[in-house]
Amino acid sequence: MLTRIDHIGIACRDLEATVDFYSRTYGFQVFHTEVNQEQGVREAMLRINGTDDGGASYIQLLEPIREDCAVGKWLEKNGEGVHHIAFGTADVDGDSAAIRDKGVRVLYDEPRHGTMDSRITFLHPKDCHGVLTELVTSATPGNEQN
Ligand code: CMX
Ligand code: CO
Repeated sequence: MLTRIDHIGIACRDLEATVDFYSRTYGFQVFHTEVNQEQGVREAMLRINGTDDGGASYIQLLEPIREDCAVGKWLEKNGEGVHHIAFGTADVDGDSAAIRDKGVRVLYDEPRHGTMDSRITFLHPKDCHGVLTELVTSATPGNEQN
């Protein structure tokens, strides 16, 4: 079951400048940073709020580390802005299989490594009314309920 908005993914050209904007303008603090080589991004997670299932919601700022990654291609075409939305679930395997059975293209056969050791997969935006949609299971046990 999808229980919360885990994060909104935002594509940016300059991670430090964008973090600076979010912290100066809204007061949001960096909770975590990492480089995800597989996805081709440097990222910062800004924690917005906790949720009643024990999870949390974040803004994920994404700067491409190479041109031919998903965020790099998207930035080239669209410029900076909202790139995807991510829903949190305790069971990314089960939920993505159920969504695939409804005829939506799930991009990965098996969930892959996501931020903070989460497990992630994506739904094709063309099957989701134009919204690239990520499903996330957090690494922290007990963070979510079914
Ligand atoms: N939101 C909405 N539509 C999008 C999109 C996005 N983020 N990215 C691509 N599209 C659309 C394009 O506009 C294009 O539409 P048209 O054919 O109408 O022009 C179509 O999808 C194909 O786009 P493309 O530029 O040719 O790109 P690809 O098909 O090579 O890749 C996708 C698209 C979704 C398969 C790829 O972006 C992907 O695999 N995404 C999942 C991984 C990812 O996004 N990683 C970065 C985030 C990592 C994280 O969150 O941790
Ligand atoms: Co994401």
